[in-house]
Amino acid sequence: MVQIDAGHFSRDASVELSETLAKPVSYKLMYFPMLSNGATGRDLLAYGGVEWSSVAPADWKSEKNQTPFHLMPLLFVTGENGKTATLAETVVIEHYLAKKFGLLGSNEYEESIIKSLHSSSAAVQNAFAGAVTWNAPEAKAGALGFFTTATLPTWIATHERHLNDNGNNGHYLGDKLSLADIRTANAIEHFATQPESAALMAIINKSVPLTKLRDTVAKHPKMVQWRSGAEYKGFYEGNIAFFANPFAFMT
Ligand SMILES: N[C@@H](CCC(=O)N[C@@H](CS)C(=O)NCC(=O)O)C(=O)O
Repeated sequence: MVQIDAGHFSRDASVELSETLAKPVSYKLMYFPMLSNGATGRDLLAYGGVEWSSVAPADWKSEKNQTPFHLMPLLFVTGENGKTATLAETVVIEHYLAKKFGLLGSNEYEESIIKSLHSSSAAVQNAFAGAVTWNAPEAKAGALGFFTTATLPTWIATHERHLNDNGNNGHYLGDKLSLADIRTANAIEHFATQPESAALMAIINKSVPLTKLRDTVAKHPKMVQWRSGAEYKGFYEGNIAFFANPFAFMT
């Protein structure tokens, strides 16, 4: 269990906490026991081969006020200097870890491409959440119809183009794994664990480039090691259980 005390960003230890982030020794990623917005961060930590653990809130209702935005994920980074810095917001956590583990390409232009692809895949997942997951039951069918005929096909077509531009080798850039590969693979895993997965995956599975990317990420030795473990499987099952009736968890 983690004692959270991050309702305010620290204002008086900026230099020390910068050193913490520059020379980390261990990490804790705090999120619900499911995939969703915690999945890419955990995959990155597994890829990095660093000392890390996944933690869940003991009593979220009472703890959320101690977080910067009353939301997770949070990343607690403990440095060589013994201090712990707290990172909030999924994108910030994922950019930080990707930079640490060399998953942002080999120059600033490649980094911008990777971050664009990363943002686009996070956005399509968030669009689904807003339009379908958290919509009123009676409006879900119509929203799913729009998502599967407009939002999702546009995401697929544009990402196929970028994957084909790279020779359809399972990566967006060169022959190396990047943050974008991992984020897109996680958007697909997210869709595969939704109650609407039959409709979503019937479309996604027709995409050879995206299927190749999903398989390439899943077959990376570090991912195989992490994702074949009981902890990851628990998060995968947790995703299915949560999204079967998301409103039940929010009462
Ligand atoms: N903008 C935030 C959104 C995070 C978010 O929506 N977190 C949800 C779970 S995916 C959460 O913590 N919900 C708890 C609550 O609303 O009490 C980010 O990108 O990290």
